[in-house]
Amino acid sequence: ARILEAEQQLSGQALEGSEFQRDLQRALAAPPHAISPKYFYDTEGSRLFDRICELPEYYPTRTERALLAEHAGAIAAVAGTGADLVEFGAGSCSKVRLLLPALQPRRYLPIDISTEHLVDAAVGLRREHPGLHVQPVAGDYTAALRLPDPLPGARRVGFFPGSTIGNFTPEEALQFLRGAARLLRGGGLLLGADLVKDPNVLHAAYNDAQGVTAAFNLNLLARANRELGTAFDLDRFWHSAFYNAAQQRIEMHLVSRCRQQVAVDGHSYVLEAGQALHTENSYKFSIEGLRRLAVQAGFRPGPAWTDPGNLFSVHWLHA
Ligand code: AVJ
Repeated sequence: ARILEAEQQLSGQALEGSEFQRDLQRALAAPPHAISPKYFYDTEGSRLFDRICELPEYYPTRTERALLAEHAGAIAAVAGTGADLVEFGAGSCSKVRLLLPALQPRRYLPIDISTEHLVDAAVGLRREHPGLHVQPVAGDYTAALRLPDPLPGARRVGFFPGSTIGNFTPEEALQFLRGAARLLRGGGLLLGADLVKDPNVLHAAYNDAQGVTAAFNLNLLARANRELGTAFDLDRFWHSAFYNAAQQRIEMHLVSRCRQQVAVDGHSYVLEAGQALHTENSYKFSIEGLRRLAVQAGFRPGPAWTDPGNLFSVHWLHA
């Protein structure tokens, strides 16, 4: 992870370029033909994700925002003011804005893998909150992160909104939460988790009528073309997203429309018609299931806030 200075110029170079190539080759070469959804988020992918958040079918963002806005006071009451606030996967830093007036953190450390997006967001946030100490950290928060030492006397409060935790397998989620509990000891974690619900509502959220989610999924191959010099024909793949009830998760895949040969850095792979590249899991939770996981990771669950439609949940977890 790189801790960015306020005025640092960015090279525009891919943060995880060669890792992307290796992981893509691995996914193409052998079952389970899966690649981490973290590769969605180059500058273009982050822009597409921001558009997803505005879609009528994609309820999580607006529902969570409403919860954060409505309960900011109650959140500050359990989390306390004057903390060192760390956000995992901050993106546009738009949700933290809902908390800042009530939470009054001493410092804000947004972590994100999409460096350009992160720095733009940090600049905007500094402009809006001149008194706030914003220190962006470019990197992959699933890897061991080196964070600046906590400010003297300040508790660390973690913020992990958006149900990004749903991208992890249950084992990975446990591992992430264990790391977070250690990092945040004495403070806590404010965690957003999408709830199990009517599969039709879930299906619509990942199969929007405008095709933005499809473009977001296909951007993985477009990104490979930009960064790795591959020549994927995006028209030869279709976006597949469905609810896997047994696993309590939405799965996204890029499915080959035909038998085709693709190449990455001199290695070629044959894709059969109908063969899928698994690009994302998005697990859904019950309040109790999430709390069980948190307890296993070393947290003590506090209040959880939900909307009247029981679409989404925001949890306070004491570390
Ligand atoms: C950012 C992982 C929470 O799973 O809903 C949105 C990503 N993928 N549409 C999600 C996503 C397709 C999103 N998370």
